[in-house]
Amino acid sequence: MATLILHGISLSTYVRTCRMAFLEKGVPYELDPLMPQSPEQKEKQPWGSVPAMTHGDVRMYETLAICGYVDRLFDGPPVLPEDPLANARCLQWTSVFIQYLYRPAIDIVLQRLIVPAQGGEPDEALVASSVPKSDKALAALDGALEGQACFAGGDASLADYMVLPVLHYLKMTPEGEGLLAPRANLARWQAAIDERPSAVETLPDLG
Ligand SMILES: N[C@@H](CCC(=O)N[C@@H](CS)C(=O)NCC(=O)O)C(=O)O
Repeated sequence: MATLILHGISLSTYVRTCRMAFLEKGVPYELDPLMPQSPEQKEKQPWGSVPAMTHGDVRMYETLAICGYVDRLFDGPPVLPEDPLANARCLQWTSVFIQYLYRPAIDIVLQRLIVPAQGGEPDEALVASSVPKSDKALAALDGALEGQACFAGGDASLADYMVLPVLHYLKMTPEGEGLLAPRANLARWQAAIDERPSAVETLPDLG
């Protein structure tokens, strides 16, 4: 079968989500570490964002679609659960993550970790407005984990591989530390998911 190629730098949270899904599934892949907004990436993804995927004649972008394609095409443990309720829960929390957590959490991460490292001044108004938005999404995600190991139930699924990479960075900021401190379910969940080989193998190398 054709080689599965994932285009995008390993520091990207969505690239890490795909890599975790591929590893959990046991699917071999090649990482082509293209930078967002590079001419090569813009040729694969109209907005220049990462990741994109090539598999033989199939070219695809959007993390959810890439993971769904690989999940259906290859044998191995399901990334999207087969049980109807577990599948719906996986999609529910993936959707909550994409719609309500990713942007505000990443804005905190960018303003606190990336902008200063590049010699810039953080946008304090953006950080301030992102904190309550992140908090609301984290409260929902924390509640989803009440009494269960993972977002879709007992087994890890795409929702877990979506949320983990962003929480990893968020926890490195003072605001993220404060936001996550009262979230006991997320703390327990993160400690467990962090130990999975797919998480260890894809841990971002910040140099
Ligand atoms: N909807 C896209 C979002 C991808 C995305 O936002 N990627 C981020 C990195 S985690 C990115 O490339 N940001 C920089 C940019 O878009 O220029 C997906 O699901 O793949």
